Amino acid sequence: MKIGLFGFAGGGKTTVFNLLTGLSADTGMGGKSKTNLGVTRVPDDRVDFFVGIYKPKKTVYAEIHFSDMPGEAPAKTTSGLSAQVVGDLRTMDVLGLVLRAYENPALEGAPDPLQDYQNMKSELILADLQVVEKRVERLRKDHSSPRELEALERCLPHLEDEQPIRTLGLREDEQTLLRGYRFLTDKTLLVLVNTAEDDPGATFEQLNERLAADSVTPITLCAGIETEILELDPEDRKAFLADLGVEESGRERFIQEAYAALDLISFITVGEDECRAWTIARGTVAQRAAGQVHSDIERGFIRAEVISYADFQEYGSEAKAKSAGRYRLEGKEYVVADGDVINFRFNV
Ligand SMILES: Nc1nc2c(ncn2[C@@H]2O[C@H](COP(=O)(O)OP(=O)(O)OP(=O)(O)O)[C@@H](O)[C@H]2O)c(=O)[nH]1
Ligand SMILES: [Mg+2]
Repeated sequence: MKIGLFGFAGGGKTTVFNLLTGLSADTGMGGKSKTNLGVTRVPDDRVDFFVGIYKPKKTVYAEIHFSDMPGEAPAKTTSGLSAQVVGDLRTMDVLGLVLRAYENPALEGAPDPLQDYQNMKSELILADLQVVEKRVERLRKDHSSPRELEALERCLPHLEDEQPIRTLGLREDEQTLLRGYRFLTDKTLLVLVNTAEDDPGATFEQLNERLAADSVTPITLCAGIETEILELDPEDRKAFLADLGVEESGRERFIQEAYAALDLISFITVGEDECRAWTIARGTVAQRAAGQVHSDIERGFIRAEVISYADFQEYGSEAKAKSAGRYRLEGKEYVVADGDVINFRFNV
């Protein structure tokens, strides 16, 4: 999964990026135009459990790839999101908007995360609106793709009404027609509120109300102090986090909350060669899930051999789970459950 961190300049994007990846990219202002790239491994007890059983040659955890984008100047002084950032964001699965809720001495004015959110939301809508307007104009003239035009004409008033495409309820066939546009407002938006250290549990009532109305769950971080805490040895780290009133580090909390907000689950493939976690959206059917492993397996899908994680744990081995009748053969429409251990049968 690829998450793009973006937002206004000096909002703490790179600090958040460092917290989430454990890297130490340069922070502070300075008109940087470089995007930082980093990967975070998603901790998973279940994978650890199977590693204990299979002692595989290779272990692969789910990963989140982060791109930390250069900051945008405050909305009032610019014509919008830069073309570079828009282009980068289009390649992401999830957009992570970092909002500043701490005093930054390098910037004028008090933090105003609600205003920043609204400005950035408008920028995203505008970026899509420009694409749709241009394309609609063209298709109305050359009549080359009436179905696509129809779908775009449904998006147009919705965007003009300042609504994101994700709330339009596009049908499956419309989604397929429009997939190539990679609309920003059709992607899941995560909002990361970066707060001040003296106010780690701050509640931002108006912001939260606004976000709730937009069906966006905010994730609150205190990235500045938490990146410093990461440099301490583990014992001190716990004590400092407890002081901050948080039990888990921002990284773990982010991963949990992001998985919940995005409604993601994992299935697991096991064996002596490799134990591996795969991330899918809840509700994904077996044949589609197989495509994560390889497109050939999706195409040639025959059956999924499934043992639930709970059964595997209870019986301790594949053979024992099987003889207890806990081994299932599922078809292509089977809805994969979190923690399912799957072996796909396929034929190409
Ligand atoms: N007090 C406080 N300062 C922070 C926090 N997070 C970041 N900062 C500071 O804010 C400044 C900007 O942080 P960056 O992480 O570089 O912000 P950015 O959004 O990446 O900035 P650009 O890439 O220039 O847009 C730095 O001086 C950070 O140390 C925080 O949670 N609290
Ligand atoms: Mg930065």
